[in-house]
Amino acid sequence: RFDGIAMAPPDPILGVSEAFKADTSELKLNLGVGAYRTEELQPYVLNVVKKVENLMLERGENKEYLPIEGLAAFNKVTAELLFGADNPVIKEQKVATVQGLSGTGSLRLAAALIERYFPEAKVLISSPTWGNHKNIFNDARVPWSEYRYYDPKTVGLDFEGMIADIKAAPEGSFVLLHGCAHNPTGIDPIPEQWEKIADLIQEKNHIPFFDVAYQGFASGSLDADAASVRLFAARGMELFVAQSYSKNLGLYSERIGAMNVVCTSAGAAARVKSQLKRIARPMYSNPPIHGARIVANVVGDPALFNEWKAEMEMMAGRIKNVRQKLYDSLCAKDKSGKDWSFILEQIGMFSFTGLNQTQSENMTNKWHVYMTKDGRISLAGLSLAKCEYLADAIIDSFHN
Ligand code: PLP
Ligand code: TYF
Repeated sequence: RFDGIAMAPPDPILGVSEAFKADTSELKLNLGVGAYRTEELQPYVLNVVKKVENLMLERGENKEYLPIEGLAAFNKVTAELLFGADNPVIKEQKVATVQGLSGTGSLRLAAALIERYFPEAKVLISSPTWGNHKNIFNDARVPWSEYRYYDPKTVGLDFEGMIADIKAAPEGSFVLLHGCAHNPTGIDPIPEQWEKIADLIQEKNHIPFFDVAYQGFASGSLDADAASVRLFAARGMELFVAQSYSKNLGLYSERIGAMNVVCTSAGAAARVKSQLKRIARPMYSNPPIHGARIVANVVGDPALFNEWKAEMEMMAGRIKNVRQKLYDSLCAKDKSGKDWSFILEQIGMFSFTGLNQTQSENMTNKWHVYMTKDGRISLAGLSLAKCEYLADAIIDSFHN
């Protein structure tokens, strides 16, 4: 009976890491997955994380089940980190927060809520977007369509196209927005554009749905990176926000994140929370505790919180340095007169190079540079020492 089951296609992002592992060349470079590496290209566990893990071990905390909604101390600090502790939506208890299985699991909970309570609604997602968004909504049976976002001519934001497509969508659509450091393009709206997007979403009665996977990683500042979400919250809008601690606390495999629903009253928030719990219960019953305790301890202690911020600035700073070095190397080596300034303008872990599929394949097949076929490279996986080599590979592939 299982013989009839066909082989599933590999994940386009995680599949790149598999191919990288199989390559025996010393030159190989993995710029596929968005995971932070040190200058030595090794995985990095934050010192502040090691410190609280030691504390937790000393305290001998137990392994009892968490409630369905997760660790209360985590849910409190995660919403405060997102909106700011003195935000009226927090003070007036208008936010329903449940711990989720990182960003992905939190998005999946929200998708199930849409499927159950807004069966007529569709979700608008940016073109392009993180590949898993489509899988998540497909599996939850939530219809989606794309809005224009990336303009290949300018390697920048197609703001006119974005506005036109959000305007043309049926009233009451969910509009999925990347809170900061858009994946895969690294291109974010500027504050005036965010205002216009918010105007339009209000006008059309749409519901903003933020995916915040890089808070603190775009600018190095947690508050600056939450500005888009806070702008919408300040207008008194209902909104969805999924959060992830994979990147900013380096907790990739702990699967720690949250789903926040901002409502117009504390009563509505309590009811929405009860429904999120009802969705979680038959899916996974209750979330894992370890990552939740790490976040609660780091964010809840002023000294540890400051240590985290310093380490995040260090990580964001390293990425900015390789961005600059890659740009300098491209300018110095490329004799074609191509304008490479888009590399410096892009934000966060990724750079969208504009390399097409054939050119991206040349990067891998000839130069052993592993990247996704859409032309995205993860600068978090690049070292200063490898920038010149990468610049050679990019120039060769562009003019190939
Ligand atoms: N959303 C975006 C835009 C992402 O880039 C990622 C991961 O890279 C995620 C969500 C979810 O990641 P995780 O499930 O590890 O939190
Ligand atoms: O965009 C990236 O590189 C990250 C990595 O299920 C990733 O999103 C890929 C697949 C996945 C979770 C994270």
